[in-house]
Amino acid sequence: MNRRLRPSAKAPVRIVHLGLGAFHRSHQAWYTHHAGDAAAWGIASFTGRRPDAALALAEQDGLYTVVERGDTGDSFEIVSSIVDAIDGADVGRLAQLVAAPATAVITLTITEAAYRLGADGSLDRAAADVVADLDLLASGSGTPVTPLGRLVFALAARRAAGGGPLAVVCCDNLSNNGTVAHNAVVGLAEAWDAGLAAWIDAQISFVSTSVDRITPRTTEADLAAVEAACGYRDNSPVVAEPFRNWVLSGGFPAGRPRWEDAGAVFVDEIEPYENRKLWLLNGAHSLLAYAGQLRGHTTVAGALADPVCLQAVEQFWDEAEANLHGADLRIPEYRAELLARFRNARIAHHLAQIAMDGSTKLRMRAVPVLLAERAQGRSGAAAALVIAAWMDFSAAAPAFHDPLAADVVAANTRGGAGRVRALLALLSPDLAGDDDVVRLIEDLGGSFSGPAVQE
Ligand code: CS2
Repeated sequence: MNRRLRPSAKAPVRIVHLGLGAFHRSHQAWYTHHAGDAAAWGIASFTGRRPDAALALAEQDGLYTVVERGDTGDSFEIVSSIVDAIDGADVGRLAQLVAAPATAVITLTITEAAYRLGADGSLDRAAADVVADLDLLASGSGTPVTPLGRLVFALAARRAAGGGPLAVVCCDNLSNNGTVAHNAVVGLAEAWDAGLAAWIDAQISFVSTSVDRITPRTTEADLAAVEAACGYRDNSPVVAEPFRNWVLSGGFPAGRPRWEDAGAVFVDEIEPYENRKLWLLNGAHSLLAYAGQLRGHTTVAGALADPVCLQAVEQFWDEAEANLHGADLRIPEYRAELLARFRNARIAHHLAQIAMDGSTKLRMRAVPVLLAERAQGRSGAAAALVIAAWMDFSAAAPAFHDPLAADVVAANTRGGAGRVRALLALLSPDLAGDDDVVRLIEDLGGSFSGPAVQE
């Protein structure tokens, strides 16, 4: 490795992360690198399903380049907060690090779908991989495979070692993500060992956060760009927009880095910030992912340049905005800033990536807006259009990546209102029971069909 990617002294591990991917590296690891006390806070980061990202990063001693890609150019920075990059299958190492007294924080970017929430918002204990992990935990004959199973296993090790409290910080795009993480972790623990569940309840603080930084998948061209500009070969750079935001709420009983030095904000009441981000940014992303692909687009910037998609986004934002209250949310400025961020054509943010796991994402991004609109006596047509676009896309897409893919395929074999109702039931039983909503969504079907547009 070129000298310019060689580390100085490594910080001690005090943070354990699950979900070593591009977003973790452009966000939490970036904030930790920029904390005033960064020298005291190293991250041991574990991959999810595959070891690849850990292997590539370990070869560079955990160092990598963040390419900040603005409208007019790139800037490059080496981030050194990840001091150990580890294959997620090494659950023994995870348990050892979580049990270590120095460990104070566990951060999570395991994807929305990994929390295995049912449509009613609680842990789906019947999900096949949850059942399999519970069997493994109960029999003691192997180590868990799901991220949450692994976390519960590692927390058991901390308890057994007499370890003290720490904070689990959920950084996935879910409403009330701290509570969701708490319920999922305690729910799993309860099904295995009631004593452990009680210990987690008493000792572990579940922090809620709203996280934001657009970070598309890294490409070969990005590797070449780093080499050309920096003169060294980095096999694991990450490309992100200049904008970043992190709002956190909750306790850190064993301490935390001074993330506020890097711009993180600590608040008592997080819900308004969470909803602003989930509905306006992520909601528009999902709308563009489905409507945009149905109209022949491949990237966020490409879809937004299409007036049909832009109008749908603006109308959805109007409905969302009518239901965003509290705090100083600066919605007009936020919307204008979002348009500029989405239009950054130098970031090739692929709609296919955003389209994945739609059933979980829409429960956070579109369903709450539609429910809120209905509760006010309004139709919620713009939020319903997001859902209709997802339904159309699910029927048209050759490979539909979703935790409920089999149910989606089965629902799509039905016709008319029966199909809409069955698909809607996967998102919200309440909405599926509302005949007016079913009719509305059925009528909105096909809104984005027609001649494909060339980007
Ligand atoms: C996107 C998010 O893929 C998706 O679902 O909406 O990853 C989005 O880019 C981030 O939340 C931005 O902070």
